[in-house]
Amino acid sequence: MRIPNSHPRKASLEVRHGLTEGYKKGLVAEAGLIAHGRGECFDYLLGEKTSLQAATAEKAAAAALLSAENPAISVNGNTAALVPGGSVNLARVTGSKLEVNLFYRTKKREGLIGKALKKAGAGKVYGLSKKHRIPGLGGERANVDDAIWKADVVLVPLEDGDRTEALKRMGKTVIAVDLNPLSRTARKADITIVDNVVRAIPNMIKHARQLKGKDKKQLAQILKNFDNKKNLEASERLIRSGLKR
Ligand code: PTJ
Repeated sequence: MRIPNSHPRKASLEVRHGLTEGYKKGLVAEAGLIAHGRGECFDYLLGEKTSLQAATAEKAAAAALLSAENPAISVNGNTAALVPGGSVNLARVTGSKLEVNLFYRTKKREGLIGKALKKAGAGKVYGLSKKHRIPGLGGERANVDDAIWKADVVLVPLEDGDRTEALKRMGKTVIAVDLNPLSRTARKADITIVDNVVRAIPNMIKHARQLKGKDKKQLAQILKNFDNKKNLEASERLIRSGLKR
């Protein structure tokens, strides 16, 4: 469906259609549509733009991926539908491995998401052979491949809280993208990006390009200066002021 240029919320509607198309192709879970609606609500209150806080977190996230030994990007249905090319490019710029990991896991969705990433230019896609199990986590999403298993830093866009906690218990640094600053994921992650994944991934690519080649000390300083708790509190205040407006 073509949305007229004059529509005041064209960008948001186009993202929504990206998701419904992803659902029709079998990439997105039914619950993924509901999760997106929840995200849209927070995004609306944030003015549907990247806040200063989100930009700071995006820069820190790029620094964390670039300083990692074994960075990994976990891809679910919503991420594959909304930012397949962005996920592949971010992996390329930061030297991260891509792994498909699904909450509502089926062989069919797994294969389709793997194919969508390959179509977007990915080399190897992990997650199709599940060799390991994340300790202390129930269900299919506990099954992981070498990329997440061996990672020291994992980017988990639109994640559930349980898995973030379990990955943290394994000693990994977790970067989350979540428009809801109150979610368990947002609170448990080391770096939480309160921004729409469609803006967060391209912003991270931009930061990673600028930071690539900087020495480890400079990257470490960016990470040292970043305070996730304060950043989250500021995002929460922004949402509250969005409500007052
Ligand atoms: O593809 P699967 O099977 O792995 O399933 C994916 C979903 C998203 C269904 C699954 O991970 C899930 O149920 O997630 P939750 O627990 O509903 O959490 C999703 C979080 O992402 C919520 O806090 C939303 O506010 C947030 N969110 C939704 N859309 C976006 C978003 N954050 C950033 N960008 C978005 N576009």
